[in-house]
Amino acid sequence: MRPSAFCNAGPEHGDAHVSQSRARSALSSASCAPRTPGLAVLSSRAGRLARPQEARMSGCAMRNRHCRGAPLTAELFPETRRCHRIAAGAVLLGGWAQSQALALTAGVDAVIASAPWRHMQTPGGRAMSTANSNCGPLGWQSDALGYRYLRTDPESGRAWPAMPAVFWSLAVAAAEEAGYPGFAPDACLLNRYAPGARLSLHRDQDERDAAAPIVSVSLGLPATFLFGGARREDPCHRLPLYHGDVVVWGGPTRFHYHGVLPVPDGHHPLVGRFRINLTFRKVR
Ligand SMILES: O=C(O)CCC(=O)C(=O)O
Ligand SMILES: [Mn+2]
Repeated sequence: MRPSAFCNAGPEHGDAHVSQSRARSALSSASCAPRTPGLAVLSSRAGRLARPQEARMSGCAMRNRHCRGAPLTAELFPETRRCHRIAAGAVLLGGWAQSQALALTAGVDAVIASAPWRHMQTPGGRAMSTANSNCGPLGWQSDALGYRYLRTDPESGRAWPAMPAVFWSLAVAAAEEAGYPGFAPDACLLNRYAPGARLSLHRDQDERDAAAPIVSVSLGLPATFLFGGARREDPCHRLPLYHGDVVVWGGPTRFHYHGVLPVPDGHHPLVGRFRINLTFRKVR
């Protein structure tokens, strides 16, 4: 772990792995009250494209001022959004993926050509509001048998498509930037949100490797990300996420609850009427 890691999200770990099974159950607004009502994040969409290298440099310069502070407490200005510590081990890399968005969306198209979007069933038999696909050696699956990772796409019987090189390099670089060097994801779950789609409060805990972080990339329409605590009833940060934002969480927050509020309607010039999320994980 780099001692001087931008945002220093990684080193101060120690919390035990919470081993309750993953549940994307109904979002309860009562159990997820905003810690900071009225929290507003000013969009950094006003023209500054944060290339990874550029973001890295400004992050180093600002890490003590902005990335070691208290949880989100106030308005975040575009500069501070670029690397913001959400909680111990969890950071927002604002705009980190923006300069590669075109290549990322081309990668999404390539994956979807082999493993088309589908609405998986929850173990309880309800269709998820997000459409999903996977790439990489392992793909996350939800159906009547539960949540698990599979080597093959059950719809085609073929291996999941390979992870596009741009996915891999972005995820590895973002993890390192957040204080998790050596991240080697073996799964990328693609989530597609049409307006109104959401992801209920849940924890990512079907992965065997508890040491690796989660790297989560947002493309297209904005959405509100909820980031809570180790217990479902813990209060949540409400974090607006925009095209090109990357959230990384691990260490003490690796198994924290999180979710996405219903995505508001809109149109994004590159992605259209959707939000797409790429979630990178190290499973084995
Ligand atoms: O869409 C997001 O931002 C989060 C996705 C997520 O948490 C998941 O796929 O498990
Ligand atoms: Mn998740």
